Amino acid sequence: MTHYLTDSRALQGCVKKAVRETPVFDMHTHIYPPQFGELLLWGVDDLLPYHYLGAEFFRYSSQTPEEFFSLSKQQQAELIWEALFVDHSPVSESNRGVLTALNKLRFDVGARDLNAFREYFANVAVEDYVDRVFELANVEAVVMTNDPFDDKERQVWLNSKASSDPRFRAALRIDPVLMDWDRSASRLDGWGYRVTSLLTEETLSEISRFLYEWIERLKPLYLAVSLPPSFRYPEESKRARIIESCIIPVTRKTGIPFAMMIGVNKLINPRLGQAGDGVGRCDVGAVEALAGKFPDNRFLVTFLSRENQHEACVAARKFSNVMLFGCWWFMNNPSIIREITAERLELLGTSFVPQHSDARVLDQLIYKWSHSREIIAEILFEKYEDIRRTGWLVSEKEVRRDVKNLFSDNFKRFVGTKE
Ligand code: FIX
Ligand code: ZN
Repeated sequence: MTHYLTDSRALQGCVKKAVRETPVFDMHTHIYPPQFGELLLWGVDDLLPYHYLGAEFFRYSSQTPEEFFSLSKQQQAELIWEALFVDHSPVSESNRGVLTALNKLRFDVGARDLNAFREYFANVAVEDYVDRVFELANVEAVVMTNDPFDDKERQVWLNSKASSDPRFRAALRIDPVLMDWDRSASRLDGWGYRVTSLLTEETLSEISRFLYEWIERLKPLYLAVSLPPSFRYPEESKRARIIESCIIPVTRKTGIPFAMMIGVNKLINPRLGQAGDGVGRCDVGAVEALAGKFPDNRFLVTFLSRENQHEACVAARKFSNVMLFGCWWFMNNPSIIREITAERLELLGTSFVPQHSDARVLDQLIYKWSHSREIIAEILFEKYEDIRRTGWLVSEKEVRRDVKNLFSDNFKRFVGTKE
C-alpha cells in the first residue's frame, strides 16, 4: 500500500529529509586524494586564501596582489581573516562558507580564534580528515579535474601513484589543446606526439592518440574544457577543427561525454592570478549546433553567466544529448541557485544535474553542499506543493527517487556508470 503525502508539512519534512540524507555524486571539483600530495588543499590555511576570498580581500586592502601573493599561505590566511571576518562582517557567500564548514566541524566559530582551528588541523591525519569531510558533506564521490598539462599532476599519473580510492573519479581536462593549440603543439611534440601547430591530418591523428592514451590512463568519466564567451560553433578556427576531428570522434568511440563549461574570460585582471577570471554572456547556439550535428555524442554543459541560463534550459529541451549541470562559480550563490533551480525544474522536470561544488579545498565540500541542499530542498518542495494542490500526491519513495536522480543517478546514467 503506497503512502502518499497528503499534508503540506509532512511533504516539506519528507523533502528536507530526503535531500539531507541522499548522498551526492559531486561531478566537478578540483580536489584530489592524499596520494596527489600538495595538489590536495585542506585545512583552514588553505580554506581562507581560496581565490574567491582573495578577490574580496583586495577590495578592502591597500596591499598589492604582488605583495599579498609573496606571503606564506598562513600569512595570507591571517590577513584575510582580519579583513573579511573581523574588520567587516563575513556575509559574502565565500565568507559564510568558511563559517559553515568550521561550524559543521564543531569548532566554536563565535570565539573567532583562528589559532584554535589551526591546532586541530596540525594534529589530524589527512586520510582521517578526508573520511570526516566526505561523511559530513554526505558525498559519495567527487570527480576531479585532471590536467595532463599540469607538470606536478602529470608526474603522479605517469608514475602511477594515482589513487584507487573509488571516492575520487577522474575527468580529463584539455583546455590547452582547444584554447592555445600553438603553444600546446610544442608540448605534445616534446612528449613524443608527431604534431605541428598546423592541423595536418597527421597532427589531428596524433592529437586523437594523445586523447586516447590519457583516457586509457585516467579512465575519466568525461572529457572537459572551459570556454570563453566568444566560443562559437561552427567557426573557422583551430578550436572548431580539433573539436570536430578529434574531440567528437574520440568521445563518441570511448563512450564518454564532452563537458563544456562556457563563459569564462580568463585573467581579465592577471594580477589576481586564479582570482583574476571574469564572466561574459555566451552564444548558446554553439551548443545547439554541436548537439544537433552530433546526435550520438553526449554533452555535459554549464554556463557561467546568469543571462545564459534560460536559453540553456530551452536548448536542453530540444536536445536530450545535452545535460545541464551545476551553478558554476559566480552562479553558486543562494539568490541565483534559487532562481535557476526553479527555472530548470519548470523547464526540464528532474532531467538535469542541479549542482556541483567546484571545491578546490577539501573542506569546502561541507559548506558547498550544506548551502545548496537547503535551497534545492526549498525549491523542490515548492514544486511538489504546486502539484499537491491539483490533487497529485507523491510518496516518500517517489521523493527519494527524484532526489537520487538529481544528486547522482542523472549524472551516472549520462556518463554510463549507473549499474
Ligand atoms: O574552469 C574551472 O574548472 C573553474 O571552475 C575554475 O577555473 C575556477 O577557478 C573555480 O574553481 C571556480 O569555482
Ligand atoms: Zn572548476
